[in-house]
Amino acid sequence: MSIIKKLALAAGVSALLSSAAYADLSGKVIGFSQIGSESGWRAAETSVTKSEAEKLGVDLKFADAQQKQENQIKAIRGFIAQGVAAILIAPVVATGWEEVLTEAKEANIPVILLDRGIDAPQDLYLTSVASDQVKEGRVAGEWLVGAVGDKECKVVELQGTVGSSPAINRKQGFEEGIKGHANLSIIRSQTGDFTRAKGKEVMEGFLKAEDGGKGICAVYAHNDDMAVGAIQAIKDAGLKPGSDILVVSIDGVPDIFQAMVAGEANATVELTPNMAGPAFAALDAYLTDGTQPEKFIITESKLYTPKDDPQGEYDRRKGLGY
Ligand code: GZL
Repeated sequence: MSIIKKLALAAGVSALLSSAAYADLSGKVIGFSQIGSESGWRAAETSVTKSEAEKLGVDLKFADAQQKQENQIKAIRGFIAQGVAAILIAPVVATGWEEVLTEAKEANIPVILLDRGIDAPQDLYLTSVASDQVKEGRVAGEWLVGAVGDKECKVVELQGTVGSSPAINRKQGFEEGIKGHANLSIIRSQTGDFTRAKGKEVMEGFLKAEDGGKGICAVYAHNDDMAVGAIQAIKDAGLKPGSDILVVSIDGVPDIFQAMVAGEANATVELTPNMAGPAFAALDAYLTDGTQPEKFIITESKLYTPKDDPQGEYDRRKGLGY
């Protein structure tokens, strides 16, 4: 056979192989260690993950950790003992994962991180599907810079869960976004643990400490749920959220768009609840022919303000698992 024919044959075979549809995940048992249901976004992430699994015929074993890392570690050990095909983890905090992920690696069970990152050797997980959380904070900060111009603006910050990658990264990003604008300053910053109730409680404390809120120009919340809690606290203090005190946050859940319609919120940076789609695609390729995915699969972050049809955005999201 001529060399030309051999090359054509080889090309044809490789084309055939690469175009082979990945063997599907149907019937595969996959464990999912979820943080909990602390926010509207988290609940949507859970429902979207379950529907993505159902679409693919995956037998998803779901474990809700109620915000506790020890419950996640227990669930992961249970998945390892069960001999699942893979494990999805949304890690509540960034540290303390090496031991249990080493156990998964030794059991040859691929791990995919969803939504949050960890401080651990990258060979302990197949890939991590998450947003660029520093960018989310930076976009929020840059929006506020544009909104206030040269006016002095004292900002209060509602941080996410202490030690979580989004709380660390969104704080860093926001500070980058306002850097160089001396008229903006963060005067108070405290965790509201990503929940509506805690966000309201901490905002009440900020308002009391700042002369009833007269000194506060804006609240930056690491997620919309804490922002919605803060909006209620601002109203209870007799002030107008969205005008007396600007409200900027992250997630893009329906309720923040409802607040925009009411003129009570000013900006949100969207976080997709569908991390599972890219995760399952990467897992499918890996299980089929060992394809190594990118270590970090970054999801989009988009700014929304009241100029972006908040009612339409509210209606659209209501059908997306929220
Ligand atoms: C961020 C994600 C955060 C959401 C919150 O990637 O981990 O956790 O912003 C959720 O709504 O509690």
